[in-house]
Amino acid sequence: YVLKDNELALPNLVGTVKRALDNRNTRILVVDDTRTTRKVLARMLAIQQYAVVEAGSGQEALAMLDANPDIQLVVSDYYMPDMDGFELARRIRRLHPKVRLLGISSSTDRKTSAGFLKAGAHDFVSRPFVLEELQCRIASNVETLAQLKQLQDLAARDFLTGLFNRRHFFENGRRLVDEARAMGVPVSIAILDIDHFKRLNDRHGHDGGDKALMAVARSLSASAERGFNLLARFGGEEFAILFPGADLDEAVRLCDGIRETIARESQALGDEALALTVSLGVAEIGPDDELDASLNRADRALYSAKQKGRNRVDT
Ligand code: GH3
Ligand code: MG
Ligand code: MG
Ligand code: MG
Repeated sequence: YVLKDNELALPNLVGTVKRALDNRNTRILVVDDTRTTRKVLARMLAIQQYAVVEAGSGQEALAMLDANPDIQLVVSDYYMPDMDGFELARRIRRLHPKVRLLGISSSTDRKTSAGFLKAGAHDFVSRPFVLEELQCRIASNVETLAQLKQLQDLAARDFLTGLFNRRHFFENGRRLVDEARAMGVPVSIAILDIDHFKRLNDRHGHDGGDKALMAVARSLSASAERGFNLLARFGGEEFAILFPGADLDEAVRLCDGIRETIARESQALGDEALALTVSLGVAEIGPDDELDASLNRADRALYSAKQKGRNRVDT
């Protein structure tokens, strides 16, 4: 069996295009005090479609890392007058622990490679280097970054709905609450629970229940995830939303919109399996309140909404 030309070319082309797109989203900082060396390296990376930025010194590199949080990889020279590559590596590891660093060491001193690794660099090449070796090492570091990102996404999200999970909600919620306080704006929290979900599961099976959960998640993302709001699936058929900037009245108004939208949309599907309503409990997070304590208050408000007949918002 002989492969036709296009059978080979198509997957290759797809692979090449995909790699070019990945590279375009990868910002690399090239640090070298020698302008020509820096330009050659930057050019070589630009040809491979990477988004390249340059710095002529360690100090400049650190300033650029502060100003550009999207820099993912640093390729640094060793000999530089203001700050050598080792010191730069140590500072990057301390100040920007997520950034990967590849050192370029002079082959005349064989200890330089070990020095770079000890200072926290992830990889190195000796100068003069074979272009292909440098390209492969950069590609492998970029791949590791992509895999890390994938794992982080997996750890932060709920598998069924794709929404953030409880863990992500708490990790980021506390930061958002602090930011709102620093800006002197209010912040509120809501818990949402689907009404009579057990009944829906019993009537339509677990698959029907899952479908309903996904429909609710879609609707919530469309209406609750706006602006700086943080939305998560808390587990089961419970969801939480954080509303930075909203006081209690505003949050109640937003939640009532969410409740109404879900009821309307699920009716409009014309599928009895998906027809459902939700109840929400809302609490404003006061200046001295912990996130957990406010969540408990929202939970009690949710219980009260259920008691009063469901398909409503309570505080
Ligand atoms: P209420 O109006 O009082 O909330 O009544 P309810 O029936 O919704 O009561 P409750 O909130 O206690 O029920 C939660 C049910 O959700 C229990 C469980 O069978 C179901 N459930 C939890 N997680 C999942 C899931 O991932 N998929 C499906 N299909 N069902 C789930
Ligand atoms: Mg130099
Ligand atoms: Mg529940
Ligand atoms: Mg329920």
